[in-house]
Amino acid sequence: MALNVLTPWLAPIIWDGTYDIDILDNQHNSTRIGLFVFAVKKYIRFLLPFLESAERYFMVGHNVTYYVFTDKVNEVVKPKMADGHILQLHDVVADQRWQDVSMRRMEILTVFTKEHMPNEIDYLVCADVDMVFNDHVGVEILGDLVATIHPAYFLSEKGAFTYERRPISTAYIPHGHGDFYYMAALYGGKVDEIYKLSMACQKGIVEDKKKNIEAVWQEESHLNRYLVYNKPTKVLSPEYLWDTILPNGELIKKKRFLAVHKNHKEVRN
Ligand code: 2GW
Ligand code: MN
Repeated sequence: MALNVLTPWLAPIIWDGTYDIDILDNQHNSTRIGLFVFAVKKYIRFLLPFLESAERYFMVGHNVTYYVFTDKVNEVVKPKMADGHILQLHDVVADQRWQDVSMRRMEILTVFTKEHMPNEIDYLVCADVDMVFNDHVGVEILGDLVATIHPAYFLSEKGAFTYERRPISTAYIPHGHGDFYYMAALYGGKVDEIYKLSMACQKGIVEDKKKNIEAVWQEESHLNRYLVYNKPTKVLSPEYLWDTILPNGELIKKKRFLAVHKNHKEVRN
């Protein structure tokens, strides 16, 4: 199913060989692209390798603005950047609980996609920082609403997806619903689409908090819920999110965006 090149609603699933990059690069010669990333507390250590690898592989030759959110603006080491690339550093509070750090991204997205980004960029890409670009990631990933298949679930039956299954949560997805399990480490779209997405997810997170519950995979659960009922216009194959510890890597020819292996105990404390 996920090795297909079209979703059941006929959105393209992007694999190497499904697009002509020269045509797309031309179409996007004046497109402005944002890359949104959080690096708070110990995750600041992932920022420079992330940005340096982005300079090498992400939207090369296009207008890129990095939106970096950190609690240590003064400690950020800036990468060498191509002409036309901009680095914006923004201060953000460091939440105590890691679940809140991760979910805080949705709240910040609601503010920036409404107030700042509409005048600055056309498309926004949101990413985890504990990742490195390892091969081409270009304008073929742009679309109105774009999500990436979770690399651990691309061969799984729907029943195995780790959606939120408790009806009391706003992230609830009933059995039988949903098409893919998406990973929140890479998604994007037009700025107004990410505004709508982040508003919906943030609202769900707040409502759950009022009831003293938290979705099983935090904002990833809310993202999945949103995408069941608001179908992405483009889906990225696991080429765009991979982890070398996973099985079935031989099926993935290009490993474009790789998880960095971390000492969980050490970085999460
Ligand atoms: C600290 C302790 C435990 C977990 C995360 C953090 C932490 C995360 C942090 O101290 N500082 C920080 O900046 N973050 C940001 O949140 C950073 O951008 C990081 O990449 C992102 C998500 O946390 P991460 O990468 O540790 O989570 P994963 O790799 O297990 O990711 C999936 O599940 C998460 C939900 O729990 C998110 O949905 C994420 O988008 C998924 O890829
Ligand atoms: Mn991560």
